[in-house]
Amino acid sequence: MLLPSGLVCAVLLLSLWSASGQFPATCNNPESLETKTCCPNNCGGPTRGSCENITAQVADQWQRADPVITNILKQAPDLPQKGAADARYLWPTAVFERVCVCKDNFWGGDCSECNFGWTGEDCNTKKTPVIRKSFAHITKEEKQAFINAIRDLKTETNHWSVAIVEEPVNYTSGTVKLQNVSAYDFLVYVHYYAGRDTSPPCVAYNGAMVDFAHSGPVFPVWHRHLALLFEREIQRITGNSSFGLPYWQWEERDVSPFVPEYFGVPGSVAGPTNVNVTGLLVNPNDWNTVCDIAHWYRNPLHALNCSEYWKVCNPAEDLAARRPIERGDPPVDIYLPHKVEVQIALAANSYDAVDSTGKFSRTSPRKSFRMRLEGRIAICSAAKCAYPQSPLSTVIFRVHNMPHMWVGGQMVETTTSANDPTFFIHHSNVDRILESWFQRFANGHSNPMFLPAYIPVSGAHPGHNRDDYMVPFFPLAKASDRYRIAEEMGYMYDELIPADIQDHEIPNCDEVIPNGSCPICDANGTCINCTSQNCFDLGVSVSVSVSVVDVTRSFLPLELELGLGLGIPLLVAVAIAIFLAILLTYCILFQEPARASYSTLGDTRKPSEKE
Ligand SMILES: *[C@@H]1O[C@H](CO)[C@@H](O)[C@H](O)[C@H]1NC(C)=O
Ligand SMILES: *[C@@H]1O[C@H](CO)[C@@H](O)[C@H](O)[C@H]1NC(C)=O
Ligand SMILES: *[C@@H]1O[C@H](CO)[C@@H](O)[C@H](O)[C@H]1NC(C)=O
Ligand SMILES: *[C@@H]1O[C@H](CO)[C@@H](O)[C@H](O)[C@H]1NC(C)=O
Ligand SMILES: *[C@@H]1O[C@H](CO)[C@@H](O)[C@H](O)[C@H]1NC(C)=O
Ligand SMILES: *[C@@H]1O[C@H](CO)[C@@H](O)[C@H](O)[C@H]1NC(C)=O
Ligand SMILES: [Cu+2]
Repeated sequence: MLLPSGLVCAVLLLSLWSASGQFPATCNNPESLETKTCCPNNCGGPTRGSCENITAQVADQWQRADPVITNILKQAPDLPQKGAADARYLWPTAVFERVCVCKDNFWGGDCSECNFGWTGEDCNTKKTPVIRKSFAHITKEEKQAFINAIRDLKTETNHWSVAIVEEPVNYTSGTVKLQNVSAYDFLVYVHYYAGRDTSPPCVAYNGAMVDFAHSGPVFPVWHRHLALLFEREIQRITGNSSFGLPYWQWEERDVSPFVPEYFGVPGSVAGPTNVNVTGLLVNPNDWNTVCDIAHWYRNPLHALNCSEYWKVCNPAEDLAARRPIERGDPPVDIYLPHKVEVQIALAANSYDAVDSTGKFSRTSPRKSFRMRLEGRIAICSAAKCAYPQSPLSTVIFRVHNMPHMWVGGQMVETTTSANDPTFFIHHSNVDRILESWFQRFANGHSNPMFLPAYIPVSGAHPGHNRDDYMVPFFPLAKASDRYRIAEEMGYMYDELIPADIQDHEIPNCDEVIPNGSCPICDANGTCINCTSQNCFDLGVSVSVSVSVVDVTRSFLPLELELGLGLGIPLLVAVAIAIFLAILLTYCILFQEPARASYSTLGDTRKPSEKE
């Protein structure tokens, strides 16, 4: 607890500024932007922090990264509408070069806050961890308080936060333009901004993905940081520092969040076309989306002008357009991932792994925990049937990806998904899987040396290496800062998932042998085999309900950043879908009787495009 004097001080500081923003709102003035200096309140004075020029450090960090991607950001060679600037290049120095560097456990844009896991006036008291519980297990009152807090974050008019709405002319000159947004929309913006331009619907990006939060090693810890920010915002707005972010326990097929009084019905219930969600929290009257152009472009009913897509999102304009949250129109055959898929992820012994070209990227092989968690790998996957010839085929609708599809609407695309508040209970569960994996090794020890190493240290895309600043967070945070057990950051889960399967027990689906064995699982978690009746039995049998969707009407979902996006004409997409459907039908009819649904869209890019 704060002492009275500390309380007064904290209130004073907080009244000047809260650290929740991408940049402190008080730095949203011409002088700060012109001098590229954001050091509010003199960084809390000498005991708390100092104002430092970080350009050399950032340049050094970017030297470690994959130069192909770095150069794309610097020059944007094949983005006609985009010009030369991308303010993510050398983040955050396109915006601010002099920033607060906080001492000890102080944190925040002006060092007025404590870092995660710390409390007290001097931030040197360990915070009693808050408990994150399953949404299904919290009380009715807790649910209501949570829903109310989300609404308050969305509607608060205090404008604590700012977002970039105009980028500099090029990366060496010119300033950005910032805009104040609500705390909730700030989080949506940050998630959008990390992944923007990765799935252009109008121009295929030649396979070179620029994504600072997905498809690479940083994915688990980047989202851990975002969830922490969200949790802290709820603690702030409710004044309840013991609030723990509930998780949506989809691996137990929990659908309790999806009722009108909480999050509203999901896409799998809403049906084959997008519908507005009408619930108490999200409904067309109260909840408007920002940075949602990818979603609205994808939906033919709302198709937008292609050239508009390349502009950096402007939250105020988007809010004025009053576009609602939608659900429905699931782009693939969907089901909630089975626990066995989570256990397969947990069985991995390495955090990440290089692909056949030696890169940590979108197509890292099966031994990568990150790939299994993110859901970009075809372990135990029916879609291997669909691509028996291609050793590179992967199914990307797995563990983390599938609930995005199941919810539908904005949740389907990377850049728009955080508009839907189910995003945060979903990512709380994804983070719980990360924590379950950590605890397999750490067993309660807080020292990160007990964990498998964060890899890599260099060579991955910028923002994805161990000690890189995660883009676009501000105050700055390194990937390694979040690669610790949760308790170190002031929270824990009431229940983790045991890793009951050993890695060597899992069939190797990396290599698909056309006429050999191809072990796969059905949607109930029962293992089957593409080419014979000999099933690899993981010893799991559970009953679930599975929704079956006609794949021929599928869109290629942008959440998955295939590099296809809608850059491939819809006809081709439909042709692929039909092709898959035929292959799948073949699999189902000739290889195994009675079976339910599978995810059937795979990654069809050529090896050279996959990187
Ligand atoms: C943003 O909010 C800050 C803090 O409330 C305020 O000082 C600033 O003028 C606002 N900027 C704009 C452009 O609205
Ligand atoms: C920060 O340092 C770089 C390189 O030393 C220099 O070019 C730049 O002007 C400095 N920025 C500020 C705001 O002082
Ligand atoms: C704070 O939030 C937790 C749920 O995370 C709840 O159990 C507790 O009752 C809340 N405390 C207050 C004072 O509202
Ligand atoms: C969804 O909400 C928008 C905005 O309120 C409205 O224009 C549109 O007609 C609604 N669509 C449906 C299918 O109800
Ligand atoms: C699309 O947007 C661009 C840029 O804003 C504009 O120049 C063009 O006229 C628009 N096209 C249509 C068909 O509205
Ligand atoms: C999955 O389980 C459900 C419920 O027991 C059953 O109806 C369905 O046929 C099963 N699907 C498969 C593919 O076995
Ligand atoms: Cu994400």
